[in-house]
Formats: sequence, C-alpha cells, structure tokens
Amino acid sequence: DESRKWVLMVTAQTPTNIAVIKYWGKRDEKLILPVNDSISVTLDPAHLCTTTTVSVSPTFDQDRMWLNGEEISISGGRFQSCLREIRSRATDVDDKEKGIKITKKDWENLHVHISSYNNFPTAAGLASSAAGFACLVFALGKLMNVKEDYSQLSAIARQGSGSACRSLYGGFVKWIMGKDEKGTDSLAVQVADEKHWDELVIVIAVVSSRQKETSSTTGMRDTVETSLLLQHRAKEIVPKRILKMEEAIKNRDFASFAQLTCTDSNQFHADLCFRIISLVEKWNKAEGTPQVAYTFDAGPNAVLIARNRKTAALLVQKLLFCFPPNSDADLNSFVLGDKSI
Ligand code: 2P0
Repeated sequence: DESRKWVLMVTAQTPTNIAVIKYWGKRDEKLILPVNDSISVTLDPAHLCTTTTVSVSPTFDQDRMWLNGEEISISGGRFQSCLREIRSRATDVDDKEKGIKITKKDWENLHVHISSYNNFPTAAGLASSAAGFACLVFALGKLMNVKEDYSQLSAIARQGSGSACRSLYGGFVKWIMGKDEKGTDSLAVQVADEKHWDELVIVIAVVSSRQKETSSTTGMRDTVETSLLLQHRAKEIVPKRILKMEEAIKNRDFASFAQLTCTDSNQFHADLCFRIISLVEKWNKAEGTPQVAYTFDAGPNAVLIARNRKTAALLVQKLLFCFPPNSDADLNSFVLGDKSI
C-alpha cells in the first residue's frame, strides 16, 4: 500500500544542566514532584548534549527506542508518562512539502521510533537523563505539533526525570516545586537567558565515567525516608538560598553566586556520606533506640560513635557489606578510634 510508505522525522538537540541549588528528594515519586525549588545552569549545546530523532510512520507497529545505538525498553512508567502526555496534546499535522496529513485522531494509533545519542557518559552523574528526557519531550512535541509552551513541556519532561524539566531552557533556570497535587504547577521557568552572564565558563572534570552504582532515584528515596536533615534543608534552608541565588544571578554577583553554589554542593558532594547517614538512621530506627551516632567535620569523612563494642563490630560488618572493598563504593579505609575493637 503506497499510501502507508512515508516517514516523518524531527531531530532535536538538548544540552544537559548542572544544578547550583540542588534538587534532592521527592514528595511524589510517580509524578516526580520535588521537596524544594532548584536552580541550574544549562550548558552550551555544543558540548554535553543529547541528540534525538523521533519518527512516525504508519508502518511502525509499536513504540521503540534506541539509546546510543542499542534498543532499550520504554515500557517503564517514566517513558510511558512522557509519551502519553505528549500524545494527548497532539494536533493536526499538514506537511505540504511531503504531502503528509495526520489528524489529531490519527496520533492515537500511530507509533513512534526514537533514536537518541549522548555525547557524554551515560548515568555517570552528568545528568544524562536530564538532557535525554528534555530532548525526547521536545522532539515528540514538535513531531506531534503540540502547541504547549516550554514551561508546559517542562512539566511533561519532569515526569521522565526531575532535572530534565530544567533543560528546556538555556541560561539559568528555576524549577518551581509547585503546590498542586497533580503537578501542573511543578515546572521550569527561565531566570536569565544564556546571554545574560556570558563570561562564565564551566569546566567539568570527569573523575570517573563509570555508571553510578546508586541511582539518584534510589539515593533520594533513602534520604527522604531516613533523613531529618533533608526536611530541614527543604523547608528552612533552600527557600532562602533560592532567593539569594536569583539575586546573585540577576546582579552577576560572582562572590555570592560562588558562595551559594559551593555551600549547597557541600551538603551533597559525598553521596557516600548520605549513604552512611542513611545506613545509621535506618538501623537506629529499626532498633527503636540509637545504636550509633554520626558526626561530620568539614570534609566527607564520617565519624561514627557506637554505643558499645558489640555494636561497633556490627557497624563495621554493615559498612563492609554496604561498601565492599575494591568496589566503586570502597570507603578506602576505616580508622578506628581510641576505643577500637
Ligand atoms: C539536581 N540531581 O538538581 C540534582 C542534584 C543530582 C544531584 O537531579 O529521579 O536524574 O529522575 O527525578 O533528575 C539527578 O536526579 O532524578 C538530579 P529523577 P534525576 O540536578
């Protein structure tokens, strides 16, 4: 059937973004609603970016996706949410040049093929999911002639990966956490465009390109479940920091910008710190009475105080189990204090 022999394609390129006031913790896991606002800077698309081609043809019999040339499953909730949300907003397409007409109704039965490439290591903490979902949603939106503005598209990209909502804009971007249970107001807005502060240069030192062995999703879940610190951060600290950061960006005040960025990062730089905190807090909670106290000085080294020798032995066992030597999560060494076992 000749009338079915057409393919319509859209290619888009989206840079990743780096948070300077960070998103960490969800209040709704399914809709991906955060516990605080965040602010990021979007990188130059020439360097760290995802390039995605989406295509549609009546000959495609299912939605499929390839990432860096290998087919991946898109049956997961996040992909399905993005596809569903974009599809439901599809409008008529009339490509006169190619002589292709697709009606709003047609989109319900048409399938897409998606091919995506990252020009940087996937899932190594360089926000590949941010660029990836932003690009996917943007490209699908173009293909399906979706009329929503960038902020509305960002609320869809958010359902793929939280940080993705911030990659719809260039420059400095704020993800507003929103209040609505359904997440309609949890979206990205531009704080300043890419020309506003163009002396800034971002240099990324890639220390390891291996995959993270704890995903952000899991890490956040652990922190939300166990950390009182996180609630304090989200409610008391971040709101003030966001206001100050917006001021610093508007005034191109590098001293404030740097101070706020570094302070916010110091609460997070060591994923391992949070995992140790999380291990201790879970354990203490399970026992009903504290077994171990933790304290951190300026650096990421955990000082753990066990209530007695038996607990200390258990603690070392747990640490060795959770952070096996010679693995990615190797703690390097344990220094036992004065009262060592
Ligand atoms: C951020 N990160 O604001 C923070 C800082 C990492 C540290 O957003 O579960 O991949 O997909 O919403 O967006 C990375 O987490 O997590 C992230 P999901 P995401 O950039």
